[in-house]
Amino acid sequence: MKKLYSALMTAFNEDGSVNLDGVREMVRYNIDVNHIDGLYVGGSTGESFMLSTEEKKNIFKVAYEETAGKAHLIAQVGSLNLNEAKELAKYVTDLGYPMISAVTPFYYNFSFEQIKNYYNSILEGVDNKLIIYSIPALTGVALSLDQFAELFENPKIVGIKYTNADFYLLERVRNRFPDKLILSGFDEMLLPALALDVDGAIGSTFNLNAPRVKEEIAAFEAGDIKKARELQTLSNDYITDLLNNDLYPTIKLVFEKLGVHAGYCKEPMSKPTPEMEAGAQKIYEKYFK
Ligand code: HMN
Repeated sequence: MKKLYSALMTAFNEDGSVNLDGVREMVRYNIDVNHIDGLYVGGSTGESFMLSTEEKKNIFKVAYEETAGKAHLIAQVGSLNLNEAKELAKYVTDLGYPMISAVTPFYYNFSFEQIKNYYNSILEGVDNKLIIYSIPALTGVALSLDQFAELFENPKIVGIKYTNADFYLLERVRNRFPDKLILSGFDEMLLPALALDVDGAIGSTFNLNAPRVKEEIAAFEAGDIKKARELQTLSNDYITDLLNNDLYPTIKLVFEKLGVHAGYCKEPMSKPTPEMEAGAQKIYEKYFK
């Protein structure tokens, strides 16, 4: 059975400080209501690249405690500050996270050799497994098939979080590395990714929509492609509405309507406007009431 992971959000107070109780509530919702297989903690959806090391550690800790073994956990520890990435990799491994992930280092146009050293250095002395977080649209780093192969020479690197619309490359990767863990990252492209035999998916929109997506996966696995496609279409209507209304703040607004204190996003992400609020109300009524 393919696994579904929600990319955990971070609840912020209005002043941008982290609301750890809100984080706990979102973990609980994912476990109790979504029956999610796993959580991806500290990723883009967690707005983690805007957080201090201390804030990241606190989130990793409460997510681990609140999950209490009821879902698989992956901690995204990648950072432009390699020392921080290494510190976080050790921290979450000591906490008990069974898997880590690290975004490809971005902004400075690093060479592949530098990227490879970054991964090997994060894993040095850390007894854990890592999946590469590949998201070329945001990082500008598009790894090739051969480069993935070279990174996999490190036996601790066990897979990829593949947030990329390049399905040719996805097929090549799946075919060349049948034993690696490949988790798809674009929720709106889940069905074609399933067809290429990914092992599951990680996404922001699953925080609210996981039950429908689990049904889609079950239909796909039962060979009912027509039903799977209908469910993907319904999910894509919902995802389109979210994207048109400002993704992360809208997911949080809908969470609030469901009684979950997801709070605010951190600036420069947007604070809700009356228009966004009205859009979120519509999404709630259309898909979740
Ligand atoms: C994470 O790192 O938090 C997520 O796993 C990233 C995930 O791939 C999401 N990507 C971004 O938010 C950039 C998707 O779930 C995405 O939000 C969704 O497909 C809508 O485009």
